[in-house]
Amino acid sequence: MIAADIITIFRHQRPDCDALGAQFGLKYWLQENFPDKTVLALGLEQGIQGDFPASDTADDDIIRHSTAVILDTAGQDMVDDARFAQAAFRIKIDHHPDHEPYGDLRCVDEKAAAVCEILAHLFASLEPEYNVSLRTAECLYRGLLTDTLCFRTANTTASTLAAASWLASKGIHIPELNRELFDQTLHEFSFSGFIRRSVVIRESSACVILNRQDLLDWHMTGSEARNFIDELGHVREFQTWAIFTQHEDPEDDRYDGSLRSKHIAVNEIARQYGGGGHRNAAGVKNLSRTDVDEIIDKMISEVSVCDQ
Ligand SMILES: [Mn+2]
Repeated sequence: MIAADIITIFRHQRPDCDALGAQFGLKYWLQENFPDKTVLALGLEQGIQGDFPASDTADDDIIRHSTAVILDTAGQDMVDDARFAQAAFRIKIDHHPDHEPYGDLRCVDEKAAAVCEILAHLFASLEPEYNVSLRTAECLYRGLLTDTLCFRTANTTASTLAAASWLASKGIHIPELNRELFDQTLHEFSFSGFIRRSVVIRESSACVILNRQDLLDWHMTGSEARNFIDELGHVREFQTWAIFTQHEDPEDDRYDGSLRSKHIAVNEIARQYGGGGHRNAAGVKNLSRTDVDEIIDKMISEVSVCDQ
């Protein structure tokens, strides 16, 4: 039996909604069902929480006497707050490929679309002895929705939808959660229009190249602008699409790019320029303008090879 009077919950750096939703969902569930325990949701990175509360803090001594749960984090060096390693007992719960097993106990389900899916099934199996509150359900639903891009990705399974269905039965406010997570500001809406107006289409490839002045005009960083890649992602005629953004530093004329495809392996193209990623979604950094043009040419020619 593990002593777990103190439970510390960790997430990965630059946390997404699955990491935060799992972290706070687990925290609330533990607090509500085990009121005598001290439960802390940790993370040194602040100000990235969106609609989640601020993280708790803990000194080294508390962490050393705690059982640590590390969520949504494949590798140890990605954990926000390396002190997790000092905890008396460590439990890894994740859905990424377990290339780097760590911790004293591992619960890794690569078929799960989100860690929030794993937790939803766990909590459902422990009913009715242990309760699940509305706020816990809302946290987990946020993670499910974002890691599956609203149940649209290939990792959305019957199990994912069963978890969502069970969470919905707790009375979550589905339209409000959708709005909270996905509604744009008016500025973002206008920028989406600019992205669409700037697209250059060659054969079945769509591409947007934004220079430094475009980013300045729109008060966007390169990575914020490239996050609009999905604006190009739902056109039947497009087989590949990409956004390139020039570096903001006026001394540095290089570009970063986000590449997408329906079928061809854009990560193979990205790899030739020092980038990488998944088959249909890859990224590449520090490109000359010539590199950018070459990459666009390669995306077009790969598609035509595939078509033959
Ligand atoms: Mn995740």
